[in-house]
Parts: sequence; C-alpha cells; structure tokens
Amino acid sequence: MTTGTIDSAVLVGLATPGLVSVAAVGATLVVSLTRPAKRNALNDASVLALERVFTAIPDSVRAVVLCGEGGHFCAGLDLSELTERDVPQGIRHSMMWHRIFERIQFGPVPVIAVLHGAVIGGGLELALSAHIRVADDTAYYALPEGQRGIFTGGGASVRLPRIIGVDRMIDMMLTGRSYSAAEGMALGLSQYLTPAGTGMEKALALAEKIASNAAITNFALIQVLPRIAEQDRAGGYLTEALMAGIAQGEPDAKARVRAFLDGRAGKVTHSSS
Ligand code: 1HE
Repeated sequence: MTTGTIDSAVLVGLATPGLVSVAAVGATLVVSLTRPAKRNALNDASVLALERVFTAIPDSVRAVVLCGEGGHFCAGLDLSELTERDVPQGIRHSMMWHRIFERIQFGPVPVIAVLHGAVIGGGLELALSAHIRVADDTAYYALPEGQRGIFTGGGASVRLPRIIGVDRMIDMMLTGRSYSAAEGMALGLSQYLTPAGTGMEKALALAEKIASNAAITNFALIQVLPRIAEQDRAGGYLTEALMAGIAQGEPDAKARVRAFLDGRAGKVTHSSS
C-alpha cells in the first residue's frame, strides 16, 4: 500500500537550529535532538522546540521517528538551568514538560523513539512519551534525579510505573540503579532491541508498516486504547465497542477485509523481530 510522501515545503519553520532538526523520509518525519555537545540535555528552548514540531505535524506525516544526535539519546534535564529556579518556577517548569510530552503521546500520529547511549532522567521521560521505543545495544536507562536531590518532573511518575512497576522505579531512584538495553527490553522499556547503530533503520522500517495501516486504526491505538486502559471495565468495554463500530464502518476497513476474503491480502505469518 502506498503511503505518500511529505512535501518538504511543509517542513519549513518546524526546525529550531542547534536544538531540533526535522527531515522527511517517505511519509515519516524524523525529529532529531541536535545538541550532542551537551548530550542532548533538554533546556527550556529544546522542549519548546519539540512542542513547535509536535503541535504542527503536517497532515501528510503518517509517523514520527524521534532520535538524538551523537553518542547519547538524551542526558535529561539541562541541569545548568535548574539552579536558577524557585519553587513556583519549578512547578511551572514541570507542568510545561507535562504539556509538551502529552502533546507527543496524544498527537496525531504514532511516535517511535530510537534510543542509544544515555536515556536518563528527562531523556527517559521523553522516550516514554513515544509509542514505540527501539533501543540499540548501547542504550542504558537511569533516573539520576535521586542522586541530584530532585524529583522527576517530566511525567516519569505517571508513565514509568505503568511499565516497570512502582517498586522498580523506587529502586532506580533510591539506589541510582541503571538498566542495560537488554534489561530494559525485558522490562518493557523498549519493545525492540537492535545491534549498535541500527536503531534508525529498524525504526524507519516500523514507521513504514505503521504508515500502511488504516488511519482510523492508528488513531484508535494512540488516542483511544491508552484511555480505555485507564477506564473501569464497564466504561472500557463501552469505549471499545464504540471504537470498534466506528473503525468497522470505515470504507478503508471494508476494502481491506474484502481484499483478504478475495485472496488479495497477505496472510498472518510469524518472523522473529
Ligand atoms: C549536561 C548534562 C545535563 C551532560 N545538564 N549539562 N541528568 C543527569 O544527571 C545526567 C548528567 N550527565 C551525565 O551523566 C553524562 O554527561 C552522560 C553520561 C550523559 C554523558 O557522559 P559523557 O562523558 O559522554 O559527557 P560529559 O563530559 O559528562 O558531558 C558533555 C557536556 O555535556 C558537559 O559540558 P561541557 O561544557 O563540560 O562540555 C556536560 O556538563 C554537559 N552535560 N549532561 C547539563 N543533564 C523534568 S525533570 C527531569 C530531571 C532530570 O532529567 S535529572 C537528570 C539530569
């Protein structure tokens, strides 16, 4: 199935030089943190640059791949800015990160994070706002907030326990424990693990598959399923039924099912990923 391409003209104004770059690969938008000298540490300008991209995703984009330049995905919060903030500013800063990372998670298209090197503190929080995480062998995860005398502020308290459990997060922060790429894969911190240097290739291949799905299915997966998962059973069943009805009613769904029944669509097979 063809998924179109992104017209490069629509990318004008999305990038912030020195902080965040954007590039089109087919129907996938590749968004990169471009501050490798500071290990892609996130200052205010960087998170606002991410917000600029994720609030203006062009309609032709079917998936986003999020990555970091240099040897590390992201070293977390830029600690040089932290020393200047008082308590009210700290609260507002955390809420700004919440707003922007929610925008990534509940934006118009699926987001795949490519992880390598340090994925720590706010860098892990950013990765957790993506829908799929592809880690290469060099990735490692930590929450050094505990050692810095601070607390998570970019949504880790909300997103991380749902993946690894509250007790593991407490351990990471109390003891400074880090997890390797392989351990992170086993815990669900990433869904894919690749040899060093091959995460982008894998992510782009996944993005292409995602782009070939029916748009309504992708919408349901990123907007509806996470909400169902947080509903009570009765509410969840009702929301699922409504979403199922809407998806089935789409001409795209009917065409895809017809193609299978006519022997024109692929069968479901297994190959290890
Ligand atoms: C930074 C930061 C940063 C690097 N803020 N400047 N995050 C942390 O506690 C992680 C702190 N960083 C590190 O542990 C290491 O830098 C790394 C393991 C990520 C990489 O080590 P390395 O040897 O490759 O690089 P480096 O020499 O330590 O750092 C290169 C430069 O980046 C250096 O600056 P330079 O001017 O001396 O060259 C570092 O100071 C700078 N740098 N990381 C500021 N994080 C919303 S709440 C979220 C709370 C958190 O995220 S807390 C976790 C913060």
